Amino acid sequence: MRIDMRSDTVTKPTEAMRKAMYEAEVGDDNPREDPTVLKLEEMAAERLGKEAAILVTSGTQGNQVAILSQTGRGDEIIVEAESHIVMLEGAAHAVLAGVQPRQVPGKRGVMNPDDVRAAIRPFIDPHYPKTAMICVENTHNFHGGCIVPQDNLKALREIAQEKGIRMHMDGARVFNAAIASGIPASEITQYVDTVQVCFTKGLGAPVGSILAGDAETINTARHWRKRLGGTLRQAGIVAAPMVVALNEMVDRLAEDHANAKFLAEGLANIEGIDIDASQIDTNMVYFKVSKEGMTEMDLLVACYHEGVLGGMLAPGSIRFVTHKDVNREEIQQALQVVSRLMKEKVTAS
Ligand code: TLP
Repeated sequence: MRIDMRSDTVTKPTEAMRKAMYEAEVGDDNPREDPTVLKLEEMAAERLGKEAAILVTSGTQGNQVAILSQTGRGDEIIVEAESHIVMLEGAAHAVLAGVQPRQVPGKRGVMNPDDVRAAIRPFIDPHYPKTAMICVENTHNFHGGCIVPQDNLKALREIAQEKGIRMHMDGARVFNAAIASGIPASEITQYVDTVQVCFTKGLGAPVGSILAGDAETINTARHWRKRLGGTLRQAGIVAAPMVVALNEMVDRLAEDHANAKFLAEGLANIEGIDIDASQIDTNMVYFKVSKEGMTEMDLLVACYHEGVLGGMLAPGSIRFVTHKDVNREEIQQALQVVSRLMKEKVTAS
């Protein structure tokens, strides 16, 4: 048995994706001659309500190209304190763009607009860096896959506009937010200048992300992508499964969300597991162990030996992520394993 819930990044391409890769019409994407890439970029821009879009190799590259295209060296970017950009991208914003992050702690991934306003520097004194950008993450990974409400995005947008700064969304899982809330992706992204969307997570494509925004910014992004070595040649091979993902894999995310809810409710019924199932918005289930003599690491390792794979992004909580390659029956099996291990009171040492 192997039930892999370490991440939705472990999803394998579907048959339709493999077939699309095989049959993809391709060209050189450097001079923009790959018809499949052009089709994908047009479709994605439309779906995200933006003028233009660019294929990038990964979510990290999409976020970094967005920062590079909209900030200058020595600028400051406002990020939620536990956002992926600042926690899990190898400090690329500092290394590549030379920007400094200003970490604003949020509640369930949501930054209070008053805190954001207070964090924006008056650019009147050489002591201060220039605040160039507000970054939001939707859904928010570290905070449990939660959805950033529209009124919060709107309030942040108003601040960004008033201060003349840019706004970027790490929308790695923005389609999860769209499906779970019933709000079209283009309505969610209306408040940001640029949005990065991963196709390798719940959508199941093997490679690729999209960065969408206004035509001028995306043109600048083409230069930065090139500098980062992310401009590919016959990239239609990569873009073809992403087209399939957009057409076929978005609506089914609802199934992953229902499975996450089911998993969380099952975990909540197990003695010694600490989780509030009402807080599950999308496909991520974070939980703690509250049993004397047993740690999260003990349970994670014991689960691993039983073929139930989870992850630990930060010490102190286990993350299970639901996705298309784990079905309801497997989730039931995983729950049985966790329930038994909790009774056995396992230790990793
Ligand atoms: N997240 C991965 C790991 O990096 C932890 C995961 O398993 O959740 N933004 C967000 C919100 C992400 O969750 C991720 C990946 C990225 C950006 C980066 O995407 P990639 O891995 O394509 O560079």
